[in-house]
Amino acid sequence: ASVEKERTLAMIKPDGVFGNYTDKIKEVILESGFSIITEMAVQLDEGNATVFYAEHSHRDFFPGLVKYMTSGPVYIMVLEKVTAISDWRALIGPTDARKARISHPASIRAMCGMDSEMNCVHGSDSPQSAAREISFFFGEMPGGIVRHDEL
Ligand code: DGI
Repeated sequence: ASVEKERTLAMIKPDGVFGNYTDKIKEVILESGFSIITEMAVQLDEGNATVFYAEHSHRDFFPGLVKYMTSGPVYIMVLEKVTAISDWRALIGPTDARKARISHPASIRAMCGMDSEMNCVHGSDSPQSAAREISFFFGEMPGGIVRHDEL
């Protein structure tokens, strides 16, 4: 019997792209048993970064978050694996890269993140977020990026 695979949205944030971590992170992804279904570089603008992080729009760090997320290109990947969503979250580590370096030294955020805002990578945190975020970048979500790929 074939096992149902999951898909999740992985993003290398501007600090990761500027720091030249893209190739290293892709190596870790493939070594960890994920398939990269599709990938692309995208420059977010204030409008779509605001939509992407809408759940945080009431937080006082939100303006800084939008500024950071639009400061350069991000690299988007759809990853596939049996338990892609939780496995990718485990691999990236805690939100605050300073804490990641202590509690999860082998994580991606420990490797290339700076703090709780510049944390190098993103991963969907639930099946609902994964569906929303994949549709944000590859589907027809209002306010999202429009690139139609065969997924
Ligand atoms: O899903 P995560 O990225 O691990 O974390 P999250 O969903 O709680 O927050 C989303 C992003 O918002 C996070 O990657 C960076 C930013 N953020 C979260 N908490 C803080 C923050 N930025 C600042 N400056 N301070 C925070 O406490």
